[in-house]
Amino acid sequence: MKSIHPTCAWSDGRYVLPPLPYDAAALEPFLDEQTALLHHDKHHAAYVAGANEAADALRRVQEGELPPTAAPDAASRLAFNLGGHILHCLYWESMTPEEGGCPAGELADAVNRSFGGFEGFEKVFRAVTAAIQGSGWGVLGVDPVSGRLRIFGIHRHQDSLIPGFLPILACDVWEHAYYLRYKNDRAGYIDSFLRHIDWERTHQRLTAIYHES
Ligand code: MN3
Repeated sequence: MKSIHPTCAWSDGRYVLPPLPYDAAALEPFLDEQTALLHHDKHHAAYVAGANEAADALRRVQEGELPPTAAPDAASRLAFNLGGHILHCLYWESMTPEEGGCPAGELADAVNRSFGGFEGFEKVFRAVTAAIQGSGWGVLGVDPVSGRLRIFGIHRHQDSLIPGFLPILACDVWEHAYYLRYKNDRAGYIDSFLRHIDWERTHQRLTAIYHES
């Protein structure tokens, strides 16, 4: 099966942690090397391990090795950890060392149609993402009903998502994503993120959804 998240690999029945798409220091000074390394090698890796563990537990329930009462917890661990894995794959691919790009082509058209322009997008994305209570994400994606772009604030890795929503851009606002450099200045981190979005890759994800599905 072709994954809509091409970097989120699935191999031999296991979820696999992809390498960072750039050197860990490549996003300095926006994102420091230590944060990128810890975030990828420890946090993201733990979600991959957690997704595999939960999928194994569900298989063991199916095969009678674990009682059915173990299934609800395993299913909820799978939602949390697989949600985390998918969003982190998208997060790494959402950023670029280059600064100050903006959407072009079909993505620019979609941004204009959906938010009345780039400034409208930035205003809503910044406000929704900054206001997440506790740990979560600001995510831009395609509404499966209208085809319009929508912005959601996701709590943890999986709460407040609508069925069929296809994310194309994700900003992690768990504290582990920014605290070493930005401390409690989440808004400053979000502003830096907005200046380092890889719009070209985001455009590719959008056209894949619009034309290949
Ligand atoms: Mn994270």
